[in-house]
Amino acid sequence: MQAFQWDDPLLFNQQLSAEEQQIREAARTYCQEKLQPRVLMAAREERFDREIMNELGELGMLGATVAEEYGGAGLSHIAYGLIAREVERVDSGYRSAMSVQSSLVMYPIETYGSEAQKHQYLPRLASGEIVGCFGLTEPNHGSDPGSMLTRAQKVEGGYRLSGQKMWITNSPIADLAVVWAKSEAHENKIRGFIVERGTEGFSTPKIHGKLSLRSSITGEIVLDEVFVPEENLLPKASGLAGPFGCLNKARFGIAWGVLGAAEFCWQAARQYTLDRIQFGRPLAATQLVQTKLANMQTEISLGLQAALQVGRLMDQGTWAPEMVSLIKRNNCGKSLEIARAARDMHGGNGISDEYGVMRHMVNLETVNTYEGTYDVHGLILGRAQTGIQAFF
Ligand code: TGC
Ligand code: FAD
Repeated sequence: MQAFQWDDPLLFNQQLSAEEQQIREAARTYCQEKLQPRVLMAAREERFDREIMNELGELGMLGATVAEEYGGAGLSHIAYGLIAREVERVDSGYRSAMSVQSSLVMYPIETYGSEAQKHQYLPRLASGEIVGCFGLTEPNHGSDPGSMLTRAQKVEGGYRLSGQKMWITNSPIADLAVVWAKSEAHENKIRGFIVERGTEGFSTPKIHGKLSLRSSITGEIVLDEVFVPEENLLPKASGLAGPFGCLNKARFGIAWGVLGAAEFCWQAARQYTLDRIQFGRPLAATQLVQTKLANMQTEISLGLQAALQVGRLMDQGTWAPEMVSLIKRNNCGKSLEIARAARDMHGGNGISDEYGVMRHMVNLETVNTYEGTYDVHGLILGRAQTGIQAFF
């Protein structure tokens, strides 16, 4: 027997290799020293500090799983998950910026791109010199991207892209966009295109007034007959499996990241209720508060074990996309519940941005929605166990 560790109940840390622990520590140090002090004003002013991408790049936190020959860090999926957890412990918006660059821009270029595309873009994306975005969602096609309207028309030397993408993380500051469109020259199948900033007809208006993920910049992508040369078509992706292959990676990172946000909220609620005296004793001395803290501790511990298991299976190559749906859905849903409870346990102070819990709570509303909503992942899991498609 050994003493119970309240903040690591199932001895998660012991299950990590020495290298994984080092990566986690390095990420935690950067995030706590450099990101945490900025986040209050960034969220208040709805502002993303662009230099964060260069800092993440310097530390090897962009494209962590991408091969070293292309400028990536060549790390495992577990390492990627640990980094996402530390970044999101500070803010889901910062994790969004990092995971779009890593999983939704670098991953498709590495996996579906030509050798020339990999050498041209990946090292600069890895260093943060350039920023990318991923355009799948459209104003009228979110959960059902297979019905997208964006079209690629074959013309001499390349394609002309027309359409509109909506809710695109990083788009207003992006130097390039990985855009998914139906290509007439390929039996109307969905294909991926690298579109560079500066191309005529390409614009990325910013979306203002978000009440969630305010430290992340979000916009549209407007494609007005944009010419994309043949060499910017991703040659190895065809059909919805292309974008979904990227989403598997990003959803996996989210399943880890949200637990960092949940841990922040849990530990803040614990400390607040220990310090706050009402009716002559700490709030933490009440049965109601203690069971809420126990629920938070339990769900986070179970969520981490599940994320670790899926990460190990991904690293071995013996995983299935439904496993990622299971952990993305459950860890987001539980983290959102934890943030809501932590907000409540802070009383009136809980609505002040100084305490951070409400910022995490509203951020997690987005994270529960993007990359497949909670219910859509439920339908993916329902289909996998009944064999019946229930989307329509
Ligand atoms: P369905 O018939 O199920 O599949 C079509 C083709 O895709 C393949 N596929 C997958 N391949 C790899 N991994 C997966 N997870 C896959 N899921 C499906 C499938 O095998 C098939 O291939 P093929 O070769 O036979 O054609 O397609 P459906 O149209 O019925 O899809 C339904 C559904 C609900 C599963 C899907 O549309 C879905 O997941 N919707 C959610 C949309 C979504 O997640 N959008 C995310 C946008 S990006 C974003 O939110 C970024 S936020 C970033 C940030 O800031 O962090
Ligand atoms: P809808 O699909 O219209 O869903 C609305 C509601 O209906 C949801 O509750 C959903 O669960 C439910 N619903 C949908 N279908 C069914 C069904 N068949 N049965 C039962 N219920 C159903 N997209 C990108 O491509 N790139 C990005 O970088 C990106 N970043 C984002 C950043 C932010 C801040 C946000 C908010 C979104 C971002 N998205 C991005 C878009 C995101 O992926 C979509 O918002 C998400 O997929 C949901 O689509 P939707 O908003 O159109 O909702």
